[in-house]
Amino acid sequence: MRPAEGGYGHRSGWRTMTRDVVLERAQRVLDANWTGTYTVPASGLYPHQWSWDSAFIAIGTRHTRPDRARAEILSLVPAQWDDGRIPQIIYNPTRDEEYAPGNSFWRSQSIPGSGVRPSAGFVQPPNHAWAAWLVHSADPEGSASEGFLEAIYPVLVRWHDYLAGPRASSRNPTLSVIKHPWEGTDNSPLWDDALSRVPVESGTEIRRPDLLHAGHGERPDTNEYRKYYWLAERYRANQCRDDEPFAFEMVCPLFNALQAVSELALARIADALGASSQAHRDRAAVISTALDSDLWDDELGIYVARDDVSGSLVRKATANGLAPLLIPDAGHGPELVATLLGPRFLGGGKFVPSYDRTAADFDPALYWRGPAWFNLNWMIMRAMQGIGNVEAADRLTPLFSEVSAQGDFPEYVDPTSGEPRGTRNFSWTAALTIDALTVTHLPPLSDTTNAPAPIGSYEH
Ligand code: 2M8
Repeated sequence: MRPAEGGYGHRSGWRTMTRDVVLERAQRVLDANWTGTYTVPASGLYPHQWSWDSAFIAIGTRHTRPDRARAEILSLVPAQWDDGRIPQIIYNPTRDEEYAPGNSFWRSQSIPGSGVRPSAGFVQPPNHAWAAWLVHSADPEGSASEGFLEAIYPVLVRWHDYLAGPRASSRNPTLSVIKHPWEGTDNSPLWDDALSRVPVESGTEIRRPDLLHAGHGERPDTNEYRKYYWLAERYRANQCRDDEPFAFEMVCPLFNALQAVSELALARIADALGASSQAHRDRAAVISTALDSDLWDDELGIYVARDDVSGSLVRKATANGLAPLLIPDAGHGPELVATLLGPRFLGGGKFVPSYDRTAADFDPALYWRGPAWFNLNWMIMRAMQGIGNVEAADRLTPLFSEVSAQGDFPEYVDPTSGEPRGTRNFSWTAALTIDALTVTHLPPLSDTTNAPAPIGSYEH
């Protein structure tokens, strides 16, 4: 239900919606989007399973439906390819007409080594091991009785081996590359220069069912889609192999930070299983060091991306570049917090925008080029809590306690007004709202004792 009047953040409805009502409404979204084996990101715009969405969704449902959270993560297993990749999208073939590119584009089942379920060939940021550990920690007894960690650990190890192997950067193999804008933050300004080398043409008819679900100017344009398809066609033509140089290879600070965090989570899982964990901690440490040596931009005070094809750094401040805040004891922590609080991000408005507010091409409504996304704000909120910066974390909590439910759990919001954008009833928004309103912080990945306190009440 949409509030009737007033500016976002200032209407009386904000103050009267209790924590219980927010939680109930969030759960309703997740129940409606649950298919029986996984949760779709949004029932209209995104009718299949997306891999990093499922991980964020499980982080929320672990508090309310821990068995479903485990099933959500385990449902990725049959889709894993022989090379270890966990694909970006796992298709429901009965809904192929509703989203493009669909299974009829990828035809993964004719690609040797693809998974049992039809899928896209690309991947998404590796938040899965982190999610699996959090899911386990929320209900260790249920997890143990189902053998959850035993089942998921080898799958996640093979996934990370894929990232560290075929997806290793040719310039510094410690870091991994993304091969397409769809591998996370689709139209981020970080990819613009690399995409300027890609022709505005494709052999595929561009269908835009997405435009039915989002407002004008809230999604990439058709020419951008032509480039996305051109790249996807080429990756598909090589049967999604990674053995040849590709036209688009970017080192993304968000992707690599999540890989490091997930390696730390794999270490915790290995410890719990009595397996050797040191290799995971070592990998996390080398990724963290490589982020500092390769992607830190001292002048901007943030981690940036590298174009692995040209070798040049993309000197733009995005929320992707704040993600290394999640790595415990990451280098440049204090400078990064200063950037977060400065004019490019929180200094200029309420919530963390996906892109530098001071940039000439910042757009508060356009997808990953300005709006505040709930997953990025949740990660930054959790990182601030992790380092004890309660003040910075508290600035983001209204996004979850007020803005998400008031906007009908939107895909993203205006980072200043909180006005909803994109599609509604979006699963990871609902799930991360549940998580943010249920525990005060996440258990530190490096410590076994400090369990998070439950949140008692939210009075506004
Ligand atoms: C968005 O991306 C899809 C392609 O994967 C799209 O634009 O159609 C992104 O926000 C992505 O990060 C997300 O996983 C996906 C599903 O929610 O939607």
